Amino acid sequence: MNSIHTKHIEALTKANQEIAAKQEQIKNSRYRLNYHFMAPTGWINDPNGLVFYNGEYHLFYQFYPYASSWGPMHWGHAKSTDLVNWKHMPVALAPSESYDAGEGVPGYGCFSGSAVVNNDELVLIYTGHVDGKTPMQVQNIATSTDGVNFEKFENNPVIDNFPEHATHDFRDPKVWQYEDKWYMVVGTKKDGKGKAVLYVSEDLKNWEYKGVAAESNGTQGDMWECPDLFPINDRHVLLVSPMYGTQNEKPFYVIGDMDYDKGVFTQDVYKTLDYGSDFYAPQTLIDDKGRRIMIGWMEKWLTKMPSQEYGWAGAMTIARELVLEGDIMKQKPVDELEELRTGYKQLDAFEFTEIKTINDQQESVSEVIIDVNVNDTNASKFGIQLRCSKDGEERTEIMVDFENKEIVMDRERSGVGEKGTSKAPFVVKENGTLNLRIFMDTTSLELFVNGGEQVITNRIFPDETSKRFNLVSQGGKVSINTLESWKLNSIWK
Ligand code: DQQ
Repeated sequence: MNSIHTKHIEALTKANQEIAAKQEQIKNSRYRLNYHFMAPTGWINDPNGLVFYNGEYHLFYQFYPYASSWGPMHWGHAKSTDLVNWKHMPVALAPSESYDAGEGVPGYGCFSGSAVVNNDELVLIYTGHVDGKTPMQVQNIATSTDGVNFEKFENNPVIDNFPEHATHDFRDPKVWQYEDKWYMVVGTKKDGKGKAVLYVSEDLKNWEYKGVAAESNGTQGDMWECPDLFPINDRHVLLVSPMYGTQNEKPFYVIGDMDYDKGVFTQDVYKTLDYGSDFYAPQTLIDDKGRRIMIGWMEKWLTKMPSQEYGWAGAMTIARELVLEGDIMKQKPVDELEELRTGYKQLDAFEFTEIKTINDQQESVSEVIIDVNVNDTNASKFGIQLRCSKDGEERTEIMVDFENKEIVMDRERSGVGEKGTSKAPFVVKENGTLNLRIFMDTTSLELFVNGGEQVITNRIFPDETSKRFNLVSQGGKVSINTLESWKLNSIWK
């Protein structure tokens, strides 16, 4: 066995032992979610290497098993046949080599990247990061024939330095196949602009630099993390997680066109991907049904993470299918999530003014769909109060402001955790309705407006006893066509 392999196996074994020692205790610890993906213990951030391989979905993720805060990055691994139920797998990558491990430096590891299927092999492409090293970030590959055990390539790095249009922040390779070649975008920055630089390869090992595929127009961030560029319908879409200085901001998408000969993506329509505060570093895969599926990290850098006190931090969003309709890319929770539904309740058309309590003991883990008859509503605002305490002091509010055509998710009184508001614009549908679909888990809320035209994702940390569910109106009558709800089963029990 070569030395790369031996050192890597040692690092993986240690990480897997840590998980085995802690996972039972973490399973029942506070704030755990019921149907969202979480690591068995410790810290997670970005989803990595999303791929459909041999009939199964694979999710890798930035992982530090030894503490509930960020540390030397490993790649955790899980798989699924339905994008809903996930099975934890052994850790796939651990820092072990001079290009992804360091001693006595604050940060190093196997940073974010992607996965592709090449013939029968599963290939991971990732950034090796070592603080203070020159160059600090290089691109590497690791392969597997069984989808479980990964060997780092002996001639890593496959890209050993940043190109002329980049700087030492040069990370998060996303690889895809187009016609008979492999393409890779890597996130970087130069001259105050975030950029995605492009490489091309025939074998995933030798990469030729093509140039800048896309860059900030001056307002789209000075560092681009986790770029993902993919064909959809007859266009291409670019996802970016931008940084402004040291601040990570809301990921955006750009609809445009890719010229593979020139290696240039032309930006056409630019939009916020998710208006919430707990959504970052999303990545996509394409499955055997041709669906483009996206999963994001359901937390964000530099925010309060109350679960850290209980030995874990970080989760993934539910899987969302991306559907391009003209100038809008909708995010549709994957159909498979309906497997979780139980205990259906429905209210037919009704009207109310001021306040209407729907449920004193609303299931905290549930899906709610509300169809609002806007044509028949004369209130200026319609609010949904979730996870409310009996005295109403604690609550999370989703407020539809009909005058300003804005939806506000307000966490000022949500409990512990971050406060503040998230705002998204909305457009009333042609038939005069507004459709709100809410996925609630123990400590998260994902709101899909009008079939996923806009999305707001936030973590909330209310008291377990805060369960009241009210509707409120301001300045008149609200007319509801239907209100449906389901309790959602746990995937972890
Ligand atoms: N997280 C990784 C980086 C990436 C960042 C490090 C985005 O590769 O740029 O854990 O959240």
